[in-house]
Amino acid sequence: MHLDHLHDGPSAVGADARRPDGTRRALRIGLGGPVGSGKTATVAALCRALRDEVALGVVTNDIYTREDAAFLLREAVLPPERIAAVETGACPHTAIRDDISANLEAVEDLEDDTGPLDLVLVESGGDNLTATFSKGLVDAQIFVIDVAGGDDIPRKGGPGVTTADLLVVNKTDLAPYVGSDLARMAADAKAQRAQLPVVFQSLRTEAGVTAVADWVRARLAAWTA
Ligand SMILES: Nc1nc2c(ncn2[C@@H]2O[C@H](COP(=O)(O)OP(=O)(O)OP(=O)(O)O)[C@@H](O)[C@H]2O)c(=O)[nH]1
Ligand SMILES: [Mg+2]
Repeated sequence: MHLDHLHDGPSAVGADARRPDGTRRALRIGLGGPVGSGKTATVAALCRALRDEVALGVVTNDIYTREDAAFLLREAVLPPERIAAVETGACPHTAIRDDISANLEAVEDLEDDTGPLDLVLVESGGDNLTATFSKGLVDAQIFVIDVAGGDDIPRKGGPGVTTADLLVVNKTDLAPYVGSDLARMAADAKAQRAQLPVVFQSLRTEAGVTAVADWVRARLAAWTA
Protein backbone atom coordinates (compact mmCIF):
# COMPACT_ATOMS: atom_id res chain seq x y z
CA MET A 1 0.00 0.00 0.00
CA HIS A 2 1.12 3.55 -0.69
CA LEU A 3 -0.46 5.91 1.75
CA ASP A 4 2.11 8.70 1.73
CA HIS A 5 0.26 10.35 -1.17
CA LEU A 6 -2.39 11.44 1.33
CA HIS A 7 0.04 14.16 2.34
CA ASP A 8 0.85 15.53 -1.05
CA GLY A 9 3.18 18.46 -1.16
CA PRO A 10 5.71 19.77 -3.59
CA SER A 11 8.23 17.31 -2.20
CA ALA A 12 5.98 14.40 -3.25
CA VAL A 13 7.06 14.96 -6.86
CA GLY A 14 10.30 13.24 -7.54
CA ALA A 15 10.74 12.19 -3.92
CA ASP A 16 10.72 8.62 -5.22
CA ALA A 17 12.25 9.52 -8.57
CA ARG A 18 14.86 6.79 -8.23
CA ARG A 19 14.45 3.05 -8.17
CA PRO A 20 15.89 1.09 -5.24
CA ASP A 21 19.01 0.44 -7.34
CA GLY A 22 19.57 4.21 -7.72
CA THR A 23 18.61 4.50 -11.41
CA ARG A 24 16.00 7.10 -12.41
CA ARG A 25 12.48 5.70 -12.77
CA ALA A 26 10.20 6.52 -15.70
CA LEU A 27 8.68 9.98 -15.98
CA ARG A 28 4.95 9.61 -15.26
CA ILE A 29 2.49 11.81 -17.10
CA GLY A 30 -1.24 11.71 -16.33
CA LEU A 31 -3.99 12.48 -18.83
CA GLY A 32 -7.34 13.50 -17.36
CA GLY A 33 -10.46 15.23 -18.58
CA PRO A 34 -14.18 14.84 -19.25
CA VAL A 35 -15.69 11.67 -20.75
CA GLY A 36 -15.00 11.27 -24.45
CA SER A 37 -12.74 14.31 -24.85
CA GLY A 38 -10.06 12.24 -26.62
CA LYS A 39 -7.74 11.02 -23.87
CA THR A 40 -7.31 7.50 -25.27
CA ALA A 41 -6.98 8.81 -28.82
CA THR A 42 -4.26 11.20 -27.61
CA VAL A 43 -2.49 8.40 -25.73
CA ALA A 44 -2.61 6.21 -28.86
CA ALA A 45 -1.22 9.01 -31.02
CA LEU A 46 1.52 9.76 -28.46
CA CYS A 47 2.52 6.08 -28.43
CA ARG A 48 2.83 6.09 -32.22
CA ALA A 49 4.82 9.34 -32.18
CA LEU A 50 7.22 8.40 -29.38
CA ARG A 51 7.58 4.61 -29.36
CA ASP A 52 10.66 4.55 -31.59
CA GLU A 53 12.43 7.19 -29.47
CA VAL A 54 11.69 6.19 -25.89
CA ALA A 55 10.73 3.11 -23.90
CA LEU A 56 7.17 3.81 -22.85
CA GLY A 57 4.22 2.11 -21.21
CA VAL A 58 0.57 3.00 -20.58
CA VAL A 59 -1.79 2.52 -17.63
CA THR A 60 -5.48 3.08 -18.36
CA ASN A 61 -8.30 3.59 -15.85
CA ASP A 62 -11.90 2.63 -16.47
CA ILE A 63 -14.73 2.39 -13.97
CA TYR A 64 -16.20 -1.01 -14.84
CA THR A 65 -14.26 -2.27 -17.86
CA ARG A 66 -10.85 -2.40 -19.50
CA GLU A 67 -12.16 -0.82 -22.70
CA ASP A 68 -9.41 1.76 -23.13
CA ALA A 69 -6.61 -0.77 -22.68
CA ALA A 70 -8.46 -3.12 -25.06
CA PHE A 71 -8.61 -0.31 -27.65
CA LEU A 72 -4.87 0.37 -27.34
CA LEU A 73 -4.15 -3.37 -27.63
CA ARG A 74 -6.37 -3.67 -30.73
CA GLU A 75 -4.63 -0.70 -32.29
CA ALA A 76 -1.28 -2.32 -31.41
CA VAL A 77 0.19 1.03 -30.39
CA LEU A 78 2.60 -0.78 -28.03
CA PRO A 79 3.52 -4.40 -27.28
CA PRO A 80 0.81 -5.93 -25.02
CA GLU A 81 3.10 -6.15 -21.99
CA ARG A 82 3.52 -2.35 -22.07
CA ILE A 83 -0.23 -1.73 -21.55
CA ALA A 84 -1.88 -2.19 -18.15
CA ALA A 85 -5.45 -1.54 -17.03
CA VAL A 86 -6.84 -0.49 -13.67
CA GLU A 87 -10.55 -1.09 -13.07
CA THR A 88 -11.38 1.62 -10.56
CA GLY A 89 -14.87 0.40 -9.60
CA ALA A 90 -15.63 3.96 -8.46
CA CYS A 91 -15.43 7.57 -9.63
CA PRO A 92 -12.20 7.80 -11.64
CA HIS A 93 -10.78 10.64 -9.57
CA THR A 94 -10.72 8.51 -6.43
CA ALA A 95 -8.18 6.18 -8.07
CA ILE A 96 -5.93 8.93 -9.41
CA ARG A 97 -6.14 11.37 -6.51
CA ASP A 98 -7.54 9.92 -3.27
CA ASP A 99 -6.30 6.33 -3.09
CA ILE A 100 -3.68 5.91 -5.77
CA SER A 101 -2.40 2.54 -4.56
CA ALA A 102 -3.84 0.47 -7.45
CA ASN A 103 -2.39 2.89 -10.01
CA LEU A 104 1.00 3.08 -8.33
CA GLU A 105 1.12 -0.69 -8.24
CA ALA A 106 0.21 -0.87 -11.93
CA VAL A 107 2.93 1.65 -12.86
CA GLU A 108 5.54 -0.12 -10.75
CA ASP A 109 4.55 -3.59 -12.03
CA LEU A 110 4.79 -2.32 -15.60
CA GLU A 111 8.39 -1.25 -15.06
CA ASP A 112 9.24 -4.39 -13.07
CA ASP A 113 7.79 -6.66 -15.76
CA THR A 114 9.13 -4.96 -18.87
CA GLY A 115 12.43 -3.57 -17.65
CA PRO A 116 13.27 0.10 -17.15
CA LEU A 117 11.01 2.55 -19.01
CA ASP A 118 11.59 6.21 -19.85
CA LEU A 119 7.93 7.24 -19.80
CA VAL A 120 4.62 5.97 -18.42
CA LEU A 121 1.36 7.59 -19.53
CA VAL A 122 -1.50 7.19 -17.03
CA GLU A 123 -4.97 7.81 -18.49
CA SER A 124 -7.69 8.61 -15.99
CA GLY A 125 -11.22 7.46 -16.57
CA GLY A 126 -13.37 10.27 -17.99
CA ASP A 127 -14.51 12.54 -15.19
CA ASN A 128 -15.49 16.11 -14.47
CA LEU A 129 -13.65 19.41 -14.39
CA THR A 130 -12.47 18.92 -10.81
CA ALA A 131 -10.51 15.71 -11.42
CA THR A 132 -6.74 16.02 -11.04
CA PHE A 133 -3.97 13.52 -10.35
CA SER A 134 -2.16 13.14 -7.05
CA LYS A 135 1.41 14.39 -7.29
CA GLY A 136 2.39 11.13 -5.66
CA LEU A 137 1.24 9.29 -8.80
CA VAL A 138 2.36 11.49 -11.70
CA ASP A 139 5.09 14.06 -12.25
CA ALA A 140 3.07 16.14 -14.71
CA GLN A 141 -0.49 16.19 -15.95
CA ILE A 142 -2.29 16.93 -19.18
CA PHE A 143 -5.96 17.93 -19.09
CA VAL A 144 -7.86 17.10 -22.27
CA ILE A 145 -11.09 18.90 -23.12
CA ASP A 146 -12.76 19.09 -26.53
CA VAL A 147 -14.52 21.78 -28.50
CA ALA A 148 -17.74 19.75 -28.71
CA GLY A 149 -18.10 19.89 -24.92
CA GLY A 150 -18.91 23.60 -25.20
CA ASP A 151 -16.70 26.59 -25.84
CA ASP A 152 -17.40 27.92 -22.35
CA ILE A 153 -15.45 25.11 -20.65
CA PRO A 154 -12.15 27.08 -20.37
CA ARG A 155 -14.07 30.01 -18.85
CA LYS A 156 -15.71 27.72 -16.29
CA GLY A 157 -12.27 26.84 -14.93
CA GLY A 158 -11.79 24.13 -12.32
CA PRO A 159 -8.44 22.67 -11.26
CA GLY A 160 -7.92 20.66 -14.47
CA VAL A 161 -8.31 23.71 -16.70
CA THR A 162 -6.49 26.13 -14.44
CA THR A 163 -3.60 24.08 -13.02
CA ALA A 164 -2.76 21.19 -15.39
CA ASP A 165 0.78 21.41 -16.72
CA LEU A 166 -0.66 21.28 -20.24
CA LEU A 167 -4.24 21.99 -21.36
CA VAL A 168 -5.22 20.27 -24.61
CA VAL A 169 -8.30 21.52 -26.47
CA ASN A 170 -9.04 18.58 -28.77
CA LYS A 171 -11.28 17.99 -31.82
CA THR A 172 -10.79 21.45 -33.34
CA ASP A 173 -12.04 19.91 -36.63
CA LEU A 174 -15.52 19.80 -35.07
CA ALA A 175 -15.65 23.51 -34.16
CA PRO A 176 -17.60 24.59 -37.28
CA TYR A 177 -20.19 21.87 -36.74
CA VAL A 178 -20.88 22.61 -33.09
CA GLY A 179 -20.51 26.39 -33.29
CA SER A 180 -17.53 26.59 -30.96
CA ASP A 181 -15.50 29.80 -31.05
CA LEU A 182 -11.84 28.73 -30.88
CA ALA A 183 -10.55 32.29 -30.41
CA ARG A 184 -12.80 32.71 -27.41
CA MET A 185 -11.66 29.38 -25.97
CA ALA A 186 -8.02 30.45 -26.43
CA ALA A 187 -8.59 33.81 -24.73
CA ASP A 188 -10.48 32.24 -21.81
CA ALA A 189 -7.83 29.53 -21.39
CA LYS A 190 -5.08 32.15 -21.32
CA ALA A 191 -6.97 34.19 -18.74
CA GLN A 192 -7.39 31.10 -16.52
CA ARG A 193 -3.85 29.78 -16.91
CA ALA A 194 -1.56 32.79 -17.25
CA GLN A 195 1.75 31.37 -18.52
CA LEU A 196 0.78 27.68 -18.47
CA PRO A 197 0.70 26.21 -22.00
CA VAL A 198 -2.39 25.36 -24.07
CA VAL A 199 -2.46 23.25 -27.24
CA PHE A 200 -5.33 23.20 -29.73
CA GLN A 201 -5.29 19.97 -31.73
CA SER A 202 -7.30 17.79 -34.05
CA LEU A 203 -6.31 14.17 -34.27
CA ARG A 204 -8.10 14.10 -37.63
CA THR A 205 -5.46 16.33 -39.22
CA GLU A 206 -1.93 15.56 -40.26
CA ALA A 207 -0.37 17.66 -37.50
CA GLY A 208 -2.37 15.56 -35.04
CA VAL A 209 -0.58 15.09 -31.74
CA THR A 210 2.71 16.76 -32.83
CA ALA A 211 2.58 19.71 -30.42
CA VAL A 212 1.71 17.52 -27.44
CA ALA A 213 4.44 15.04 -28.37
CA ASP A 214 6.94 17.93 -28.46
CA TRP A 215 5.79 19.03 -25.01
CA VAL A 216 6.28 15.47 -23.70
CA ARG A 217 9.77 15.37 -25.27
CA ALA A 218 10.66 18.60 -23.47
CA ARG A 219 9.41 17.21 -20.15
CA LEU A 220 11.44 14.06 -20.72
CA ALA A 221 14.55 16.08 -21.51
CA ALA A 222 14.10 18.05 -18.26
CA TRP A 223 13.47 14.82 -16.33
CA THR A 224 16.62 13.13 -17.54
CA ALA A 225 18.82 16.25 -17.43
N1 LIG B 1 -13.49 14.50 -34.84
C1 LIG B 1 -12.60 14.12 -33.92
N2 LIG B 1 -12.87 13.05 -33.15
C2 LIG B 1 -11.96 12.69 -32.22
C3 LIG B 1 -10.75 13.40 -32.02
N3 LIG B 1 -10.08 12.82 -31.00
C4 LIG B 1 -10.83 11.78 -30.59
N4 LIG B 1 -11.97 11.69 -31.31
C5 LIG B 1 -13.05 10.70 -31.18
O1 LIG B 1 -13.76 10.97 -29.98
C6 LIG B 1 -14.25 9.76 -29.41
C7 LIG B 1 -13.81 9.65 -27.97
O2 LIG B 1 -12.39 9.55 -27.96
P1 LIG B 1 -11.61 8.80 -26.79
O3 LIG B 1 -10.17 8.93 -27.08
O4 LIG B 1 -12.16 7.43 -26.59
O5 LIG B 1 -12.03 9.70 -25.55
P2 LIG B 1 -11.67 9.48 -24.00
O6 LIG B 1 -11.46 10.83 -23.42
O7 LIG B 1 -10.56 8.51 -23.88
O8 LIG B 1 -13.01 8.83 -23.45
P3 LIG B 1 -13.24 8.14 -22.01
O9 LIG B 1 -12.02 7.37 -21.66
O10 LIG B 1 -14.45 7.29 -22.21
O11 LIG B 1 -13.50 9.27 -21.05
C8 LIG B 1 -13.74 8.63 -30.29
O12 LIG B 1 -14.75 8.28 -31.20
C9 LIG B 1 -12.55 9.28 -31.01
O13 LIG B 1 -12.28 8.69 -32.27
C10 LIG B 1 -10.50 14.54 -32.86
O14 LIG B 1 -9.47 15.24 -32.76
N5 LIG B 1 -11.47 14.86 -33.78
MG1 LIG C 1 -10.40 6.81 -22.71
